[in-house]
Amino acid sequence: MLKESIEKALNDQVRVEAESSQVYLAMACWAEVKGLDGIAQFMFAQSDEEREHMLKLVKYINERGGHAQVSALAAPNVTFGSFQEMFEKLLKHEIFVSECINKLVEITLDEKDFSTHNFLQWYVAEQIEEEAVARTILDKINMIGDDKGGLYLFDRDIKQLSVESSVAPPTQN
Ligand code: OFO
Repeated sequence: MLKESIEKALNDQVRVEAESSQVYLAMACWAEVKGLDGIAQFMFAQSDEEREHMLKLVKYINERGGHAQVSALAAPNVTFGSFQEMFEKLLKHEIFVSECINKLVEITLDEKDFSTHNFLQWYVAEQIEEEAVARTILDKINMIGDDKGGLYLFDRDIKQLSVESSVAPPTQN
């Protein structure tokens, strides 16, 4: 049975993951209307992944005798000044999510909830990977700058990244 404080903290994270999914969905839409299908495809996949992260938490809360909450979400940014700005926001957002996960891990230690602490290790590992991907992309985008040809090639290459990540073997569940 989950302690009330843990249930609340996990439900806060459910909202963070749901909002992340919306943030990336909005980025996908913006890229799609700008005609950059590779970037759009990558962001749609990121949005789906965040929904998976949310569902994993939902299932865990309900299985442990809690009640997962579906709450109102903050509206995301829907337009961006540039792709550079968009990917800067993506990295900033992932850093924010990592901070949320770390706080959550800290609460489980304070409350001596070692099962939830163990459950959250998957998220700790996932955040390391997501921050690394976001940094790699941002480095490339910064290198491209205003070069339209470079952006065209990047849009083509990022499709490969989406394919690779969608066929990667599932990590521990
Ligand atoms: Fe990348 O945010 Fe979920 O965990």
